[in-house]
Amino acid sequence: MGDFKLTSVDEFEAATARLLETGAKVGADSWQLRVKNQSPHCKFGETGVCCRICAMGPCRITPKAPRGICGCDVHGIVGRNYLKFTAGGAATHSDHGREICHTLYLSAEDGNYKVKDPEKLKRIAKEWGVETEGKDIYDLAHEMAELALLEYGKPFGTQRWLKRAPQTTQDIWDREGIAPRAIDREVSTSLHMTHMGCSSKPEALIRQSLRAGLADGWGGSMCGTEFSDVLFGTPKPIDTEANLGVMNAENVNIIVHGHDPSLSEMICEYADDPEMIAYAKSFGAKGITVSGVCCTSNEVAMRRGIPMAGNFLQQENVVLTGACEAIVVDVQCIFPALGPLSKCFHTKFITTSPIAQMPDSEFIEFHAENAGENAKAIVKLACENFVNRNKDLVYIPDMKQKATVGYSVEAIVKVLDGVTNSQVDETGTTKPLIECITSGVIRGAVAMVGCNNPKIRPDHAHIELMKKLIANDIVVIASGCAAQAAAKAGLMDKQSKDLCGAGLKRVCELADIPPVLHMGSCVDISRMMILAATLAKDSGLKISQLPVVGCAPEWMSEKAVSIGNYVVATGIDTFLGVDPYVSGSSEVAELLTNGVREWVEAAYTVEKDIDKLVDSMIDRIEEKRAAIGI
Ligand code: XCC
Ligand code: SF4
Repeated sequence: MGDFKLTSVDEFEAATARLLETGAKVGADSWQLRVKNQSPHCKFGETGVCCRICAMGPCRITPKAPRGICGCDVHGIVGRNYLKFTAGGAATHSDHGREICHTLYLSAEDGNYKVKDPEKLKRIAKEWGVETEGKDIYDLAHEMAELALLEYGKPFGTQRWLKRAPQTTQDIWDREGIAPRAIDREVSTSLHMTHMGCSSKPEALIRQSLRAGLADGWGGSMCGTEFSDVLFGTPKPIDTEANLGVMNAENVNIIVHGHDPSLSEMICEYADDPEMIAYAKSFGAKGITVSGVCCTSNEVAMRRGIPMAGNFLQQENVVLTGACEAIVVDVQCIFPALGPLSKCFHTKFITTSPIAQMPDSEFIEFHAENAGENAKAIVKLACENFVNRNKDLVYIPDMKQKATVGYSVEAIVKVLDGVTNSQVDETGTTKPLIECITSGVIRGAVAMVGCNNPKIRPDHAHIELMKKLIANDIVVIASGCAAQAAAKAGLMDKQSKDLCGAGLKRVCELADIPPVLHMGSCVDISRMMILAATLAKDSGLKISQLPVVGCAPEWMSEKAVSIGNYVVATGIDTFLGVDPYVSGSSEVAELLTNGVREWVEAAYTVEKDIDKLVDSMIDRIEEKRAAIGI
């Protein structure tokens, strides 16, 4: 196996400590310091028992004060808070999806945005019953974009994408009254239900949480993923690198951060332009390096092999290297701290979306009509900023790993074709994967997703869980910051097959894949839903019968709760390492960890101890195998 070695979290932390020394020199604040100031956290907030949705409050529930002023009990308050949390996440993902649909609507042969995967567009059009014959691809793109945008506000009916689920799943959604209607309607209904004097019954609130989650995963997020593929290309396996060492001290470093690929794609495009590279050289740099943080990084890594500088809790580190000329952000998961932090260095902090405006940033508004012009202006600004570096402050940790990323469902089907003797038609099926699972060569799969959270030692849970899972012949599909944790550690290097059990190792060798498959950003968890749906259809099983579970050990965002809800509502047991502020209500906690199983055949497990967490996932997978007799 040569000299391949994973990078450990201890090494990550040593690098961070060194960067924080630079921070101390320039008087920079950091999340590590702010966590101290915020600890211990408010117990009322942490257990979800504080209500401030009307101005008679805030009310907080204690043994002496078991009801708010309106008479709401703790279960109503916790349930409402949970639904609001979900609605925030569903709105966020879905609005990202909507932006992509708008970009598709503005795509043009000679425009800033083009259709890179016309075949996928036609496939979706057929699925939606739209005539493609003899139609100009841009006419089709505009027609499809408009139809997709109508999914957000349609007055009647449910989401088009639901038809992709197995009939058994669709029947469950219908039976339980949780098939999502218009995407915006589910978010609005959630906020209506949580208004003062509406729902306070936990069952109703949790049911709507599942429905709003489904509007995200099988609605807005799926629009985001599918039409991003149409615009920017469906990911295929591609080599890249991950961790701070991807930044280059001799080059102009541009960091893209956020979620919407419309921005980052354009920046990458211009950073590659010979004119821009020459411009960078005119300021004494050797070239331009674009690397990414968070999900926008996943997007451009999957499609272009752009390296990943880090995940969520590493965003300040990229500035602390002293070698970041510009950090360009779009939406979501961006620390407002980047503004004041950048001021301690020469770094330009550039915000681009009206959705995410922050103090101490330069705002260069980005939309489809001016994308080319503005991307070029941003790249130029970064080049010009190279001369303002304080060389004494530059320190880039010499730490990176190789990674092969880009495992869309289409790519997974393709790479596994030929691993077994199954006959695969040209559209491909998941039969080879099913054969691997049925024969026990692979025991099952875990979808590892989600963020970092200072409540959990950053990246440690992700990496330790993945190591144990692959050692037990469980293949991991990863997205979001979990995927970046894996890449930084080296788990997306094909050589990490040697850390697998014998069965998974063999599959990795035959298919030439790493044991942890990068499936994309957080909206791309919709890809995981499609994969699960396809596996169920191809095997004749229900999704809930598959030896597959979901896991978010370090999650922090509202989006993650929305995701959790749609994964559970799709019939996949989901394991969390952080409690979603529901421990204050025995009824809500019981519903989420048990009661919802009666409705959707899956539920949550919350477990902070990562050894117990991984063991319970393995047990669940083995139980599912036993139940179907494999
Ligand atoms: Fe954000 Fe998507 Fe979480 Fe990472 S994993 S911190 S949500 S970037 Ni989605
Ligand atoms: Fe208090 Fe009820 Fe108002 Fe909430 S809705 S703040 S519990 S009075």
